[in-house]
Amino acid sequence: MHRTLIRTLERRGLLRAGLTLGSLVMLTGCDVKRPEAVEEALLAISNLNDRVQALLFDANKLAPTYPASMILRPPKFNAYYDVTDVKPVNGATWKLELGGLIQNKRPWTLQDLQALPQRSIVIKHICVEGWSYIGGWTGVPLRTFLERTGADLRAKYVAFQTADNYPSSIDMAAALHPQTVLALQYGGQPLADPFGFPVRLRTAVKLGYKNPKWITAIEVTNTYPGGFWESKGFPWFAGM
Ligand SMILES: Nc1nc2c(c(=O)[nH]1)N[C@H]1C(S)=C(S)[C@@H](COP(=O)(O)O)O[C@H]1N2
Ligand SMILES: [Mo]
Repeated sequence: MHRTLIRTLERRGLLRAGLTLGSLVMLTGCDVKRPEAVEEALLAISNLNDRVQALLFDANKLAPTYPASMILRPPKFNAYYDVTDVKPVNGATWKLELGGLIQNKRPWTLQDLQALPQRSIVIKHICVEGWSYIGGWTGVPLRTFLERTGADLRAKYVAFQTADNYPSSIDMAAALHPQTVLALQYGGQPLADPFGFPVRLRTAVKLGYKNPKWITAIEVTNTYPGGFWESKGFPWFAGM
């Protein structure tokens, strides 16, 4: 393993924490009387993995991109409910609320977002359920948006609220990555309702469940915000 990394891990007490947790699992693994202890230990290891992965993340490395001819039309749908239960958002009255460590918290309209510089990316979307597709997304780089609004770029987290109550959050390094956009279009057309109209997050550096659709609010914070699947035990970092 990388020597600098080992030193960083040691300095942060992560290696020590890992060994302690390992013993904890051995001690609790067979104890049927305290299954919650095993769960706690596994959760602690998952959190530790999140932190190690965050340390390993290369902010300048780009994920693979694909030719526009490979864009799947229409994209594949997924949510924690059926596509027939999607409740379309009205783009004319929609507003994006801002909170936390952001200087200018004036709410944004769709026209405001459309007026910012846009970027197009053709990237693979990977869902933990075991399927993927190549999609073409156009929108405002999240970095540009955070800079324009005077967000504290040294904060730890960027958190999202959505119209369907699917809280989500990513680390600041992922938020500032060039392949992370507030997507307004798919394949050159405004997002269709099932895919997050008017605005959803698309990032090439996270698994599918960390790409919230129908965003209604963005908060910059140092307090761990968690997320919908994360609160059910899925890893929070979920990088790729
Ligand atoms: N608001 C909201 N965003 C969401 C979800 C959801 O249920 N609600 N599901 C997530 C999951 S698990 C996946 S795989 C992708 C699916 O995005 P797609 O419909 O564009 O394929 O959206 C993510 N974002
Ligand atoms: Mo997913």
